[in-house]
Amino acid sequence: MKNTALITGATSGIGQATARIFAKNGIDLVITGRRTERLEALQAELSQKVKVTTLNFDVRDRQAVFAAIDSLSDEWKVKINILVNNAGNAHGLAKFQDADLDDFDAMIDGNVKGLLYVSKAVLPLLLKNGHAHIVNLGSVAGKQVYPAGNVYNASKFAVDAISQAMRIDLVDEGVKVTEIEPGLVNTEFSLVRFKGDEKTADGTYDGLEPLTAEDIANTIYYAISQPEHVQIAELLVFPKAQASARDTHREE
Ligand code: NDP
Ligand code: 8X3
Repeated sequence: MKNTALITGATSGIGQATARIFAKNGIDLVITGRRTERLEALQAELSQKVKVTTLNFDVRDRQAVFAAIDSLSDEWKVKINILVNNAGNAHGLAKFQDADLDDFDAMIDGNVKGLLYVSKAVLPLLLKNGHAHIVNLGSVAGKQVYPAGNVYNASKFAVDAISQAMRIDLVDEGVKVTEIEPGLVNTEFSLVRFKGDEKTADGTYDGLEPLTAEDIANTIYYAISQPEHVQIAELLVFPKAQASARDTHREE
């Protein structure tokens, strides 16, 4: 069966790597994000291998999400059978009493409400397809709280709950739901979390070898390429030097 995937947050990190491995395996793509130039560059690169279209929207903007999905041609609408809800970020790493309310908004609006908007907009298309699969990017941060993680943790605990709830509600519709829960992955994630401060961002991975975006993209591809009767419910994936959200082994 020919697969077609819509991937949110394909301009960077895990989403971009997932687009690349999907294209390598013949999966047509709808790639989305806010940075148009990056979307167009990825489209040019991957169009050598598969059909690729782009949608440019902010997942926090409910109307924009629905308008973007609606703007797809019928050709795309009938064939999308995989949704990868990857767009999201942490904003800040501060104790609750010191943290910025705008950062709280960005994480709840992007990581939680954005995922809900995209899912509700795409689901009618998935339901018309006999082989549908939703992959949500949770995190170890959605399993274990850590100091100053507060609202990022809350947003990923929400993704965990939403993934479990989707699996229950969609089981009668034949839609698979997978939650991928990475530990430390070296992408632009820390640069965004620390608002462009490269030194602090790089320090996140000091003394250990983090996962790469490709490592997680491979896990996502593993989940979607199982036989039809196999549903990977969730996968918690750490680098070798990480044992929990708070426990890492770092060389001096
Ligand atoms: P990156 O910062 O490299 O990528 C984030 C992607 O999300 C970008 O493509 C960005 O695109 C998109 N995005 C963010 N906010 C919005 C928005 N409001 N509207 C539309 N797109 C948005 O980080 P990662 O690749 O690491 O993160 C991807 C996912 O993986 C996130 O959900 C993150 O929480 C999760 N994760 C990451 C881990 C890590 O250690 N890196 C570990 C566990 C989970 P653009 O800016 O162009 O819109
Ligand atoms: C990203 C992993 O540990 O930085 O979700 O929260 S962590």
